Amino acid sequence: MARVFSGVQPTGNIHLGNYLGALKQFVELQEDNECIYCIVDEHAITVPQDPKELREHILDVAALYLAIGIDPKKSIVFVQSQVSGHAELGWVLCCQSYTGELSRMTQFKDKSKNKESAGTGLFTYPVLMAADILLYDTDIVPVGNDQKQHIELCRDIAQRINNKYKKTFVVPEGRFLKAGARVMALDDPTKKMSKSAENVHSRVSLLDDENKIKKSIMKATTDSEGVIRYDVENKPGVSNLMSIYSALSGMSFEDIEKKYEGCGYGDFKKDLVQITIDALKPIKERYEEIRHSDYLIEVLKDGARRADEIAQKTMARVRENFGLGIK
Ligand code: ATP
Ligand code: LTN
Repeated sequence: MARVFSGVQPTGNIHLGNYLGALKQFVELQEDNECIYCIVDEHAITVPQDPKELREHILDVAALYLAIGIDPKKSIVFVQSQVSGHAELGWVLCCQSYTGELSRMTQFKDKSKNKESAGTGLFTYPVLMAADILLYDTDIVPVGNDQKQHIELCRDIAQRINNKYKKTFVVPEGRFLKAGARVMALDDPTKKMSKSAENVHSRVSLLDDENKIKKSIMKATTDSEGVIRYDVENKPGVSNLMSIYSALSGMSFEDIEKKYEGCGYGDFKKDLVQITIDALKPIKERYEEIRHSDYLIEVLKDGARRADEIAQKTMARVRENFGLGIK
């Protein structure tokens, strides 16, 4: 069985981009793999957070993980800061990475753009991410396309250390989903759908009510051609909606094109609203059941204990291979 690891930040509402780009794969992977799913609160504090809100968001994401079908009997679900190995290994890896390679990370460039100064944590963010992955001898990392560069960096650091010291880490592979791998913003299909965008209608969050879903999709940017056709270059808005449609319904682009031949965008969007509402309804119901339950806390405590057991073993190996501490 392969070991799978992935993480989601506890910031704001999880949206369709997170779901189709990452979370849906999490559920599928747990059938044949040993999966570890983490809520990366230490990554969240690379930008300012309200402490009270952060605590709430951690539980929001945990409840959503379970609501979409991650089964704590099959997978380990835990919060990053509950396992000290992440920060500890993060430091060791910082000493093995270069400012040059971190400066090339596009996420850092995006997030620090137009700011007078950027936090060091934002700069070393991908190193902590590498630590998350390497701490668990991970084989596969399911993520959205936007994380490709970070996965490459993680592999580089692991290989660098394996060559320089004794073999210490498993070199992981990224697993990138095709359809829906990059869901774009509904109001601007040149940008990715994001939790942090100001316009709430740029995204559909998994917990949005029916009215909000309807509004956001009906408002979505299309074009003036009036033809439902998949063509990312010339029709980015329509293609994005088709990707969402296809990912939620299982229909191919060809079939969607056939179904809406001669129809306007209005009919297509109305159906997409319904498909989205139907897909999110069971998730929302399960979420409400467990969000404030003792069960959720128990799952996270048990997850942290199981994760820590694996992490301790890796850290012992790291200390040994680097000559840290005493025997
Ligand atoms: P945001 O920019 O919205 O704050 P993020 O990328 O910081 O989001 P995370 O919560 O860290 O969000 O991401 C969780 C997972 O969702 C990651 O694997 C990421 O690649 C994926 N993801 C985020 N946005 C999208 C998107 N628009 N399309 C596809 N996958 C996405
Ligand atoms: N950087 C990721 C979140 C993340 C992650 C990880 C994903 C942190 N650590 C380890 C996979 C594996 C993001 O912003 N989406």
